[in-house]
Amino acid sequence: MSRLVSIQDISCLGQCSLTVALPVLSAYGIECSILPSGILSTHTLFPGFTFLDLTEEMERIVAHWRASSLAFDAVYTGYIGDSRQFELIKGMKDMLAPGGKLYVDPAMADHGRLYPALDMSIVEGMRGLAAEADLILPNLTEACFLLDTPYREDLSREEYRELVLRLADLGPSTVILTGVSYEPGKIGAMAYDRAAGGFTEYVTEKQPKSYHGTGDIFSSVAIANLLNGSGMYETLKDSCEFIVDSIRETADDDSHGYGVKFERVLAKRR
Ligand code: PXL
Repeated sequence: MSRLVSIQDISCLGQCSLTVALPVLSAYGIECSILPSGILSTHTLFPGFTFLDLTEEMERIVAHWRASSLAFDAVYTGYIGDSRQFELIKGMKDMLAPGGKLYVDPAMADHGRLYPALDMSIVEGMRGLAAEADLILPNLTEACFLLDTPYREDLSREEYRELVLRLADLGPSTVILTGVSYEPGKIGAMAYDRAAGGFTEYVTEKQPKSYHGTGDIFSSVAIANLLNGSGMYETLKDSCEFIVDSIRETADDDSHGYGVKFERVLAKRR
Protein backbone atom coordinates (compact mmCIF):
# COMPACT_ATOMS: atom_id res chain seq x y z
CA MET A 1 0.00 0.00 0.00
CA SER A 2 1.43 3.39 -0.95
CA ARG A 3 1.91 5.91 1.86
CA LEU A 4 1.31 9.49 0.77
CA VAL A 5 1.35 12.76 2.68
CA SER A 6 -0.89 15.52 1.37
CA ILE A 7 0.02 19.12 2.16
CA GLN A 8 -2.96 21.46 1.71
CA ASP A 9 -5.34 23.50 3.83
CA ILE A 10 -8.33 22.21 5.74
CA SER A 11 -11.31 24.21 4.51
CA CYS A 12 -13.79 23.18 7.20
CA LEU A 13 -16.69 23.63 4.81
CA GLY A 14 -16.60 23.76 1.02
CA GLN A 15 -15.54 20.39 -0.42
CA CYS A 16 -11.98 21.04 -1.55
CA SER A 17 -8.35 20.36 -0.60
CA LEU A 18 -7.95 17.86 2.29
CA THR A 19 -11.66 17.10 2.75
CA VAL A 20 -11.59 15.85 -0.86
CA ALA A 21 -8.09 14.32 -1.03
CA LEU A 22 -8.60 12.14 2.07
CA PRO A 23 -11.78 10.32 1.02
CA VAL A 24 -10.74 9.98 -2.63
CA LEU A 25 -7.24 8.65 -1.93
CA SER A 26 -8.52 6.30 0.78
CA ALA A 27 -11.18 4.90 -1.56
CA TYR A 28 -8.43 4.15 -4.10
CA GLY A 29 -6.47 2.25 -1.45
CA ILE A 30 -3.79 4.87 -0.76
CA GLU A 31 -2.76 5.55 2.85
CA CYS A 32 -3.16 9.31 3.19
CA SER A 33 -1.31 11.16 5.95
CA ILE A 34 -1.87 14.89 6.16
CA LEU A 35 0.21 17.98 6.82
CA PRO A 36 -2.40 20.78 7.07
CA SER A 37 -1.03 24.10 5.81
CA GLY A 38 -3.80 26.14 7.45
CA ILE A 39 -7.38 25.95 8.72
CA LEU A 40 -10.10 28.03 7.08
CA SER A 41 -13.76 28.29 8.02
CA THR A 42 -14.62 27.82 4.34
CA HIS A 43 -12.64 27.97 1.12
CA THR A 44 -11.72 31.47 0.06
CA LEU A 45 -14.59 32.01 -2.38
CA PHE A 46 -16.97 32.49 0.56
CA PRO A 47 -16.77 36.12 1.76
CA GLY A 48 -15.49 36.61 5.32
CA PHE A 49 -13.65 33.28 5.74
CA THR A 50 -11.35 32.83 8.75
CA PHE A 51 -7.75 31.60 8.32
CA LEU A 52 -5.33 30.09 10.83
CA ASP A 53 -1.82 29.82 9.40
CA LEU A 54 -0.04 26.61 10.46
CA THR A 55 3.49 27.28 9.16
CA GLU A 56 5.12 26.98 12.57
CA GLU A 57 3.18 23.86 13.52
CA MET A 58 4.11 22.27 10.16
CA GLU A 59 7.78 22.72 11.07
CA ARG A 60 7.21 21.01 14.43
CA ILE A 61 5.30 18.14 12.81
CA VAL A 62 7.97 17.56 10.17
CA ALA A 63 10.73 17.70 12.79
CA HIS A 64 8.92 14.96 14.73
CA TRP A 65 8.52 12.82 11.59
CA ARG A 66 12.20 13.26 10.77
CA ALA A 67 13.24 12.27 14.29
CA SER A 68 11.07 9.15 13.85
CA SER A 69 12.77 8.35 10.47
CA LEU A 70 9.42 8.30 8.62
CA ALA A 71 9.42 7.98 4.83
CA PHE A 72 6.69 8.48 2.21
CA ASP A 73 6.07 7.05 -1.26
CA ALA A 74 4.61 10.38 -2.32
CA VAL A 75 4.23 13.99 -1.25
CA TYR A 76 1.15 15.64 -2.80
CA THR A 77 0.80 19.40 -2.42
CA GLY A 78 -2.25 21.56 -3.15
CA TYR A 79 -3.38 25.02 -1.99
CA ILE A 80 -0.65 26.78 0.00
CA GLY A 81 -1.77 29.97 1.75
CA ASP A 82 1.63 31.25 2.93
CA SER A 83 4.80 31.46 0.82
CA ARG A 84 7.05 30.72 3.84
CA GLN A 85 5.93 27.08 3.51
CA PHE A 86 7.63 26.39 0.16
CA GLU A 87 11.14 25.91 1.60
CA LEU A 88 9.83 23.43 4.18
CA ILE A 89 8.00 21.46 1.47
CA LYS A 90 11.05 21.34 -0.85
CA GLY A 91 13.12 20.11 2.10
CA MET A 92 10.72 17.19 2.52
CA LYS A 93 11.99 15.57 -0.70
CA ASP A 94 14.58 13.82 1.44
CA MET A 95 11.72 12.09 3.31
CA LEU A 96 10.70 10.27 0.11
CA ALA A 97 11.36 6.52 0.02
CA PRO A 98 13.52 5.35 -2.94
CA GLY A 99 11.48 5.93 -6.11
CA GLY A 100 9.10 8.23 -4.18
CA LYS A 101 7.46 11.14 -6.02
CA LEU A 102 6.63 14.79 -5.45
CA TYR A 103 3.24 15.66 -6.98
CA VAL A 104 2.36 19.35 -7.17
CA ASP A 105 -1.12 20.69 -7.90
CA PRO A 106 -0.48 24.46 -8.00
CA ALA A 107 -4.03 25.10 -6.75
CA MET A 108 -3.93 28.90 -6.81
CA ALA A 109 -6.12 30.19 -9.64
CA ASP A 110 -9.03 29.54 -12.00
CA HIS A 111 -10.98 31.30 -14.77
CA GLY A 112 -8.04 33.66 -15.46
CA ARG A 113 -7.64 34.90 -11.85
CA LEU A 114 -5.68 34.14 -8.69
CA TYR A 115 -7.81 32.99 -5.72
CA PRO A 116 -8.75 36.02 -3.58
CA ALA A 117 -6.38 35.46 -0.63
CA LEU A 118 -3.25 34.90 -2.77
CA ASP A 119 -0.61 37.16 -4.26
CA MET A 120 2.40 36.83 -6.58
CA SER A 121 4.61 35.44 -3.79
CA ILE A 122 2.53 32.24 -4.03
CA VAL A 123 2.97 32.15 -7.82
CA GLU A 124 6.75 32.51 -7.45
CA GLY A 125 6.87 29.88 -4.69
CA MET A 126 4.76 27.51 -6.77
CA ARG A 127 7.08 28.00 -9.78
CA GLY A 128 10.05 27.02 -7.58
CA LEU A 129 8.18 23.98 -6.23
CA ALA A 130 7.12 22.93 -9.75
CA ALA A 131 10.80 22.90 -10.75
CA GLU A 132 11.45 20.22 -8.11
CA ALA A 133 8.35 18.13 -8.86
CA ASP A 134 8.01 14.78 -10.59
CA LEU A 135 4.54 15.78 -11.76
CA ILE A 136 2.59 19.04 -11.87
CA LEU A 137 -1.17 19.23 -12.51
CA PRO A 138 -2.11 22.85 -13.32
CA ASN A 139 -5.33 24.03 -14.93
CA LEU A 140 -5.03 26.50 -17.83
CA THR A 141 -5.07 29.59 -15.56
CA GLU A 142 -2.38 28.17 -13.27
CA ALA A 143 -0.29 27.21 -16.31
CA CYS A 144 -0.44 30.84 -17.53
CA PHE A 145 0.58 32.19 -14.10
CA LEU A 146 3.46 29.68 -13.84
CA LEU A 147 4.69 30.71 -17.30
CA ASP A 148 3.94 34.41 -16.83
CA THR A 149 2.00 34.34 -20.06
CA PRO A 150 -1.33 36.10 -20.80
CA TYR A 151 -4.45 33.97 -20.14
CA ARG A 152 -6.48 32.99 -23.22
CA GLU A 153 -9.21 30.39 -23.63
CA ASP A 154 -9.07 30.06 -27.42
CA LEU A 155 -5.91 27.98 -27.76
CA SER A 156 -5.49 25.49 -30.60
CA ARG A 157 -4.30 21.93 -29.95
CA GLU A 158 -0.81 22.98 -31.10
CA GLU A 159 -0.81 25.93 -28.70
CA TYR A 160 -1.87 23.66 -25.81
CA ARG A 161 1.04 21.36 -26.70
CA GLU A 162 3.46 24.30 -26.71
CA LEU A 163 2.17 25.40 -23.31
CA VAL A 164 2.66 21.89 -21.90
CA LEU A 165 6.22 21.74 -23.28
CA ARG A 166 7.01 25.12 -21.71
CA LEU A 167 5.65 23.81 -18.38
CA ALA A 168 7.95 20.77 -18.67
CA ASP A 169 10.85 23.21 -19.26
CA LEU A 170 10.22 24.60 -15.75
CA GLY A 171 11.62 21.27 -14.47
CA PRO A 172 8.98 18.63 -13.69
CA SER A 173 9.41 15.26 -15.44
CA THR A 174 5.69 15.00 -16.17
CA VAL A 175 2.94 17.57 -16.77
CA ILE A 176 -0.82 17.03 -16.75
CA LEU A 177 -2.70 20.11 -17.95
CA THR A 178 -6.43 20.12 -17.14
CA GLY A 179 -9.28 22.06 -18.73
CA VAL A 180 -7.90 21.51 -22.24
CA SER A 181 -10.62 22.53 -24.69
CA TYR A 182 -9.93 23.22 -28.36
CA GLU A 183 -13.10 21.79 -29.92
CA PRO A 184 -16.60 23.08 -29.17
CA GLY A 185 -18.41 20.91 -26.60
CA LYS A 186 -15.27 18.97 -25.64
CA ILE A 187 -12.89 19.22 -22.70
CA GLY A 188 -10.17 17.03 -21.23
CA ALA A 189 -6.58 16.77 -20.11
CA MET A 190 -3.22 16.67 -21.89
CA ALA A 191 -0.10 15.04 -20.45
CA TYR A 192 3.54 15.16 -21.43
CA ASP A 193 6.19 12.79 -20.13
CA ARG A 194 9.73 14.05 -20.69
CA ALA A 195 11.41 10.60 -20.42
CA ALA A 196 8.98 8.95 -22.84
CA GLY A 197 8.93 12.14 -24.93
CA GLY A 198 5.26 11.86 -25.80
CA PHE A 199 1.87 13.45 -25.32
CA THR A 200 -1.23 11.66 -24.01
CA GLU A 201 -4.69 13.16 -24.28
CA TYR A 202 -8.17 12.30 -23.11
CA VAL A 203 -11.17 14.32 -24.24
CA THR A 204 -14.75 14.04 -23.02
CA GLU A 205 -18.06 15.93 -23.20
CA LYS A 206 -17.95 19.45 -21.75
CA GLN A 207 -20.58 19.86 -19.01
CA PRO A 208 -22.92 22.88 -19.07
CA LYS A 209 -21.75 24.23 -15.69
CA SER A 210 -18.38 24.31 -13.93
CA TYR A 211 -18.05 23.69 -10.20
CA HIS A 212 -15.56 24.66 -7.53
CA GLY A 213 -13.21 21.95 -6.19
CA THR A 214 -13.15 19.75 -9.28
CA GLY A 215 -9.41 20.41 -9.77
CA ASP A 216 -8.70 18.94 -6.33
CA ILE A 217 -10.80 15.86 -7.13
CA PHE A 218 -9.07 15.47 -10.51
CA SER A 219 -5.60 15.60 -8.93
CA SER A 220 -6.50 13.15 -6.16
CA VAL A 221 -7.94 10.63 -8.65
CA ALA A 222 -4.98 11.04 -11.02
CA ILE A 223 -2.36 10.65 -8.28
CA ALA A 224 -4.17 7.59 -6.88
CA ASN A 225 -4.16 6.03 -10.35
CA LEU A 226 -0.46 6.68 -10.90
CA LEU A 227 0.46 5.28 -7.46
CA ASN A 228 -1.66 2.19 -8.23
CA GLY A 229 0.32 1.61 -11.45
CA SER A 230 -2.14 2.87 -14.09
CA GLY A 231 -0.69 4.08 -17.38
CA MET A 232 -1.13 7.72 -18.39
CA TYR A 233 -4.10 7.20 -20.75
CA GLU A 234 -5.99 5.17 -18.14
CA THR A 235 -5.13 7.81 -15.51
CA LEU A 236 -6.47 10.71 -17.62
CA LYS A 237 -9.58 8.75 -18.60
CA ASP A 238 -10.48 7.78 -15.03
CA SER A 239 -9.81 11.32 -13.71
CA CYS A 240 -11.82 13.08 -16.45
CA GLU A 241 -14.72 10.63 -16.27
CA PHE A 242 -14.75 10.91 -12.46
CA ILE A 243 -15.31 14.66 -12.83
CA VAL A 244 -18.01 14.20 -15.48
CA ASP A 245 -19.80 11.66 -13.24
CA SER A 246 -19.52 13.97 -10.22
CA ILE A 247 -21.00 16.90 -12.15
CA ARG A 248 -23.85 14.69 -13.42
CA GLU A 249 -24.52 13.55 -9.83
CA THR A 250 -24.71 17.21 -8.80
CA ALA A 251 -26.84 18.55 -11.65
CA ASP A 252 -30.14 17.23 -10.21
CA ASP A 253 -29.43 18.83 -6.82
CA ASP A 254 -26.89 21.61 -6.44
CA SER A 255 -28.81 23.12 -3.56
CA HIS A 256 -25.77 23.58 -1.33
CA GLY A 257 -24.20 25.75 -4.03
CA TYR A 258 -20.60 24.60 -3.73
CA GLY A 259 -18.50 21.69 -4.90
CA VAL A 260 -19.73 18.50 -6.55
CA LYS A 261 -21.24 15.37 -5.07
CA PHE A 262 -18.15 13.22 -5.58
CA GLU A 263 -19.25 11.08 -2.60
CA ARG A 264 -21.99 9.58 -4.79
CA VAL A 265 -19.42 8.59 -7.41
CA LEU A 266 -17.21 6.93 -4.79
CA ALA A 267 -20.26 5.09 -3.38
CA LYS A 268 -21.36 3.90 -6.86
CA ARG A 269 -17.90 2.51 -7.64
CA ARG A 270 -17.61 0.45 -4.44
O1 PXL B 1 -9.96 24.16 -4.52
C1 PXL B 1 -8.86 24.93 -4.35
C2 PXL B 1 -8.85 25.65 -3.04
C3 PXL B 1 -8.28 25.04 -1.95
N1 PXL B 1 -8.22 25.64 -0.74
C4 PXL B 1 -8.76 26.86 -0.56
C5 PXL B 1 -9.36 27.53 -1.62
C6 PXL B 1 -9.41 26.91 -2.89
C7 PXL B 1 -10.04 27.61 -3.99
O2 PXL B 1 -10.65 28.62 -3.88
O3 PXL B 1 -9.88 28.74 -1.42
C8 PXL B 1 -8.68 27.51 0.78
